[in-house]
Amino acid sequence: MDLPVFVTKPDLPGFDEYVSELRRIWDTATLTNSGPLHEELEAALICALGVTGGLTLFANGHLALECALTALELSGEVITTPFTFASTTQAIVRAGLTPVFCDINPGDLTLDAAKIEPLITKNTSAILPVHVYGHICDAGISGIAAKHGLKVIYDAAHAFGETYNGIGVGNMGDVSMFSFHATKNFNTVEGGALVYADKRLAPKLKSIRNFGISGDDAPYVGLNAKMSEFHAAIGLCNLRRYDERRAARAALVARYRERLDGVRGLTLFPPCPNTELNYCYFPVIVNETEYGGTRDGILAALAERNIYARKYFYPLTSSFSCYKGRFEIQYTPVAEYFAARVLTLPLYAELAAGDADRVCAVIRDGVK
Ligand code: T4K
Repeated sequence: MDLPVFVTKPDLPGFDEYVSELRRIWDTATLTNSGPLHEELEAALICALGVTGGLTLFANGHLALECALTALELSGEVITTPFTFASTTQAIVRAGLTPVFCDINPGDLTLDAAKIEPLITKNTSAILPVHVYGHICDAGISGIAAKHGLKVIYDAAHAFGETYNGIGVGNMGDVSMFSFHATKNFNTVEGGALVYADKRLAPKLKSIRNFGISGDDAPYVGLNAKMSEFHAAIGLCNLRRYDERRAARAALVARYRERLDGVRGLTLFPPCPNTELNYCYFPVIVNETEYGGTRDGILAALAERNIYARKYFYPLTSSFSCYKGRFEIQYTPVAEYFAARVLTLPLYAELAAGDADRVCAVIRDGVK
């Protein structure tokens, strides 16, 4: 049987290249707490992401998001999408805030800006949209936020390296969170960053990331969310190969499109306008009536061939049992429809063209 093909495979640097970065760690014996590699990666990412404000590194994307919500001193309700990874909603709840679930656009599965205003109450303090699959959220969200005096925090976990109208996506809103998890298109094994418009947030974020400490005092309630030198070293290596890997992903996406475009009952998402994409995920929607088979049928048929696509994102986070009885759960029919039909196909720089073709053949041949 062929080797398993997973939805993704982490990008690793060359072994020797990583080892030579490790030599620098041995030379200084600085392993963590903002060492030289950490600082170098931070500077490199400010350039790579075209950041006009500030950027702060974190141990992972999730903690970065929690720290952002704490630093902005939000209260009450946060309008967000239920069509996302668990992290987005969990961060809101763990920050002591109440998620208010807004429905999504059928066109790109991001937050539906037209449905935000009716959800705003006197208790709303922020909007937390997700650039899901790297699809950039409606730029109109910032106008709505400005009109109502709300903060905008983007979950940009999927949007590393993207630009919108030629500008790095991290420059949208008040704060954006990027994830550098092993499964992402740029990884530091575990890691993440916040990018923010107001550079004055930097000392506060750095303090919250480091137990809330500043000098002898702890002016904030903080945690430990620091990125180590070993993680920064992987990041420095992976950043050097980012463009090459993006090109490989782009070629695979073109291949998927060529082979899957026009399959009856299968919806592909057209490239987002004005966006330089990163090709991090390849979601498809299976309309069972027209396709003559279900999403779960395709998933199972692929698994029989040792290929593991994923249902990113099913179920909606609003259906999680941990939230039952804690707050009102809004009805989001569009998100429900897509969560029941979405399938994310294998996509990573090293994916063999032949494996992508096998995925397409299973889908084209049809399954019950
Ligand atoms: N917001 C959004 C919208 C997110 O998507 C995420 C993370 C976050 C926030 C939080 O950011 P971080 O705190 O993670 O930085 C995976 C990732 O663990 C998660 O980071 C990611 N989103 C999510 C979409 O995907 P799982 O539970 O699907 O991971 P797992 O372990 O099942 O991995 C998926 C496949 O990847 C495996 O079947 C095999 C392959 N894999 C994975 C790992 C970790 C490997 O081949 N090697 C590996 O080392 O969540």
